[in-house]
Amino acid sequence: MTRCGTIVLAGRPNVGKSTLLNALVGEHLAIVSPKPQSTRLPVVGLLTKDDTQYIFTDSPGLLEPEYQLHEVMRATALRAINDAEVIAYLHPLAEYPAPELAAVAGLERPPRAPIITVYTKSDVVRPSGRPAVRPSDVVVSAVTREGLDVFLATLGSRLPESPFHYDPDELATQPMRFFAAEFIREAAFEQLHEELPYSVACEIDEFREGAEPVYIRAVLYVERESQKGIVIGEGGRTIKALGAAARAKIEALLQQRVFLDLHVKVLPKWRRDEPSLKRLGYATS
Ligand SMILES: Nc1nc2c(ncn2[C@@H]2O[C@H](COP(=O)(O)OP(=O)(O)O)[C@@H](O)[C@H]2O)c(=O)[nH]1
Ligand SMILES: [Mg+2]
Repeated sequence: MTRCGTIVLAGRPNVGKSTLLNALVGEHLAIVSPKPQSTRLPVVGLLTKDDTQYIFTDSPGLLEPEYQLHEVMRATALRAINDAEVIAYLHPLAEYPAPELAAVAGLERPPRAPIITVYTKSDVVRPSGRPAVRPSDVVVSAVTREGLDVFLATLGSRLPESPFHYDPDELATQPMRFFAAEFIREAAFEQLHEELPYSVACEIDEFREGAEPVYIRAVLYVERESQKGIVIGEGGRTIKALGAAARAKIEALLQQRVFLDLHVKVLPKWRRDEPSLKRLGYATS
């Protein structure tokens, strides 16, 4: 009998949810940044090992919403927690012990699904400074890969008996244009400073997969005219570097050469504007 089910990676911003998803799946699917709140939409990653298929969902960090985009992110995270068969609740080992998930998520009562507390980034904790975690907790590092097998074994025993939902060779369920938009955003987090990446959204206008190289036309949206100037940079230097970085990421996942036709436009105050959020795929419902 096989096992198969959904596991949400949940927790505060910056605890290593997206990095862990990528380490488990063995492919860079979810965008990662030292800046918090880079994940806005759930990213699904698949791992099929022996008789078990793990359907991981990376989710936005749990935080107090400051504007409308945050409310969408929070609702998205809560839905993922609600829908999952197992909740992996991530917290940095250096900040042991983890507060209750219900408190962090602002839930009135604990969620339905079983919760596994996963202490992350064990590589940054000195062996002598290691807290003694509870036997039911898991300690991992995406850098050294410590604890990943233990984590998978723990999850496996909690997943329901079920046929596989996906082909065992598949790693992702979302379309390539989704990842293309995400990787452009990831490049923006790398190339732009301070608060600017938070004002960036991306829309894919055209994705011609039959073409060689694959042709992608994308628009990078910012909120103000002054931001547009910064994103383009002197003589177009910044947007050029951003585009090159994004193209390399897309090519790595697609395993094909890509021509990325990247434009910058202003969508005034899109983070606080319901119709703009909807159009960019950040829908509340
Ligand atoms: N040293 C170390 N850093 C990590 C580890 N996992 C994630 N990070 C770093 O922590 C930061 C936040 O990671 P990310 O996956 O984006 O966190 P998320 O906001 O919870 O999705 C990034 O700079 C990662 O490189 C880990 O196991 N060890
Ligand atoms: Mg993330």
